[in-house]
Amino acid sequence: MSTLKETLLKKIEEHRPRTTRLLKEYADTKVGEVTIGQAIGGARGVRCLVTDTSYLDPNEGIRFRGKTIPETFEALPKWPGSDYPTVEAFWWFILTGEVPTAEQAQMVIEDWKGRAEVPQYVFDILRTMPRDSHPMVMYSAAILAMQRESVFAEQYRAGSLGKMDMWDPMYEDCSNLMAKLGRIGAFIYRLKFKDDDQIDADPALDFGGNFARMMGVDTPYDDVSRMYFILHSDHESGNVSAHTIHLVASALSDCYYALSAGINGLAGPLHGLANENVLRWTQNFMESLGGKEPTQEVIKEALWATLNSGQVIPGYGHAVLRKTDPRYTSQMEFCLKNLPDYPLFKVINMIYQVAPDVLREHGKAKNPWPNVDAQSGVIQWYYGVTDYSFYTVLFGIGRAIGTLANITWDRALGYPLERPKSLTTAMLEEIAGIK
Ligand code: CMX
Repeated sequence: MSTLKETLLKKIEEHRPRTTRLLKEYADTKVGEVTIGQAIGGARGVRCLVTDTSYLDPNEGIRFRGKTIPETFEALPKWPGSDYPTVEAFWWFILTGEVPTAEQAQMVIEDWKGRAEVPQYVFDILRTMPRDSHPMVMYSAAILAMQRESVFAEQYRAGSLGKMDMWDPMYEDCSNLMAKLGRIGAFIYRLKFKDDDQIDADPALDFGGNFARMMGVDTPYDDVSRMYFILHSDHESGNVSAHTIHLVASALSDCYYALSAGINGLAGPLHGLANENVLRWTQNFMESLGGKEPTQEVIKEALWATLNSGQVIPGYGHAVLRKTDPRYTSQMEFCLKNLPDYPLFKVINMIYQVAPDVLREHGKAKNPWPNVDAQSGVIQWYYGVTDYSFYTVLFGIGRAIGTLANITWDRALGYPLERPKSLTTAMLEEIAGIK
């Protein structure tokens, strides 16, 4: 039976001629026109990235390697007794596009165990940071601190790396890093919120099971973790975190530099931090009711108050999506099954009934529907993870899966340094015919 690395190499060798042909024979074929609006407006809709791990359709939402979320959950091998696939099975799938067998998924579980030990200096660094540092600062710093472990950087320094061989140490680095992220996340959580009372991993468990254990949260938090990490793994590579990771890696920076940089982008309130802000908004709103049941009218007023103060409604809107995010729907289905009567879930659902109309009436957002962040915090809260400044770290562990797979492929296909061309405002005015 082939290992993941052997399977990946076969896929890379099959794929390379396709990229070479596109570049050699079709480099001048137009795939779109860039407008002044796109140049100033954050390159919305400009088709200039290639991502094979996932594709985001504005109306349908994300497909991982061609599969919708339900298809992905259905197809991949599950941990015994669990409703959700293991993160390790998903890693095989997102890297190769092939659904692994249970044995192949188990091979990754075993492989990651050998890579999972986090160097002591990472814990020492985290312990010396101010305890009120945001968990995302700690998470990003921990990843960056491990750059000295990079196999890629070492081989590059030694001058022993041919361009077509670069994917191999990248694969090693990404596997090493991926295997450690659950430990790092759980360590930060217990350092900040549980008096540094740490819980060791259990070698008998998979990534999701161990994460729940190290967090100190009982079952079914293992399934919550598997679901959460897979749902947040990949959203093609135009979003801020994935794009940053791809961009930084394009300078042949190793994955420690790249992921740490991407995490800093994920920490922004317009991106991953929205999950923290959704919970803060909702809890503040519930407190303001002083124990009274919310009505749609009261929710509407609170949403308008937020908009009128110039803030965005967190968890709503999207740069690409134009319908309810299927990652929202998937988590809502989980809530309907596991916590249908939970008051916080009921409020989140009531906001869903009201917010799209409010945003339509407000008239600015192109997409009035909820995104992934509107629904994720309530599940964490229900299972006792109520320190919502930690929520974006959970997103960051998940986001690593897709983006590290993507930059392994960037190396395999020899993608060059990313360097779009800038114009000056005066040049745009001249193009526009402005005197
Ligand atoms: N509340 C209020 N206004 C909103 C809004 C929202 N939820 N979503 C968009 N708008 C506003 C924008 O701020 C923008 O206003 P200006 O013209 O004054 O700048 C206008 O509507 C047009 O924006 P858009 O083209 O619809 O959306 P963008 O592609 O510029 O931004 C996003 C997308 C996600 C940043 C935006 O919808 C937003 O700020 N949402 C709230 C924050 C959030 O939930 N982020 C998480 C996204 C998912 C993720 O990455 O994790």
